[in-house]
Amino acid sequence: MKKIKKYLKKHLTKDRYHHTLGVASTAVAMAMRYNPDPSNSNFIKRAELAGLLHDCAKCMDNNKKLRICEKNNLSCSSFEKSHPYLLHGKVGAYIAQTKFKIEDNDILQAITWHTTGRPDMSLLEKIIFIADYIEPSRNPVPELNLIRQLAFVDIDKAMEKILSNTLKFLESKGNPIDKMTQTTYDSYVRTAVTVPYQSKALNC
Ligand code: DGI
Ligand code: FE
Ligand code: FE
Repeated sequence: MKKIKKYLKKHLTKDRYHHTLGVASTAVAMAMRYNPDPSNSNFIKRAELAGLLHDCAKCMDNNKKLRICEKNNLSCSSFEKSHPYLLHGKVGAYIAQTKFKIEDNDILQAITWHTTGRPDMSLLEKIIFIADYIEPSRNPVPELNLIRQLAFVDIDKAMEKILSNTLKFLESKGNPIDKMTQTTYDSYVRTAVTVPYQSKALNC
């Protein structure tokens, strides 16, 4: 952790470092809430590590990101090539693996997919995706405080809301949308529709 924090301090701007610490602590809180094995703290530690590393390549020059992808055969879509800032997850996972010897595939995937998401995300991937959006120093966006509560109540609903708001935001700015962002949103809407509505059966 010490070595990672030293690297982040050196390679990120002050605000980005502050955001990173916010994501790590928010991921810890969510991991405490959703820990699949409350008898140990392994999941919480892994969430902290993924949160710390998720933006480790964010401040890297775009050309350097593209060079790292090319040199190491990391696949890039043509959309990613023309919008290289979207590559900071993939390149970040590469740095986590090569520089910090992280071999935990779930952590590497959580870093890789934290910007666009993807269908069928693991619990850890969802936590990092959501923590990135709701951490305390995030600039206020519509419904942020509602989503902050939802994140601790219904993690898939929080995913759907974040993806829907991100798509609305990108559309309002006229920014082109990566196929994966749309695919992820579609998959969460489908999940929400196919889950049976149960409150009538609860008799309350
Ligand atoms: O790195 P962060 O700023 O902490 O957060 P992030 O990795 O989620 O990146 C957020 C930015 O990525 C935000 O400005 C929206 C943008 N983004 C997410 N999905 C897409 C996208 N930008 C484009 N053009 N297309 C997308 O599909
Ligand atoms: Fe990011
Ligand atoms: Fe981030």
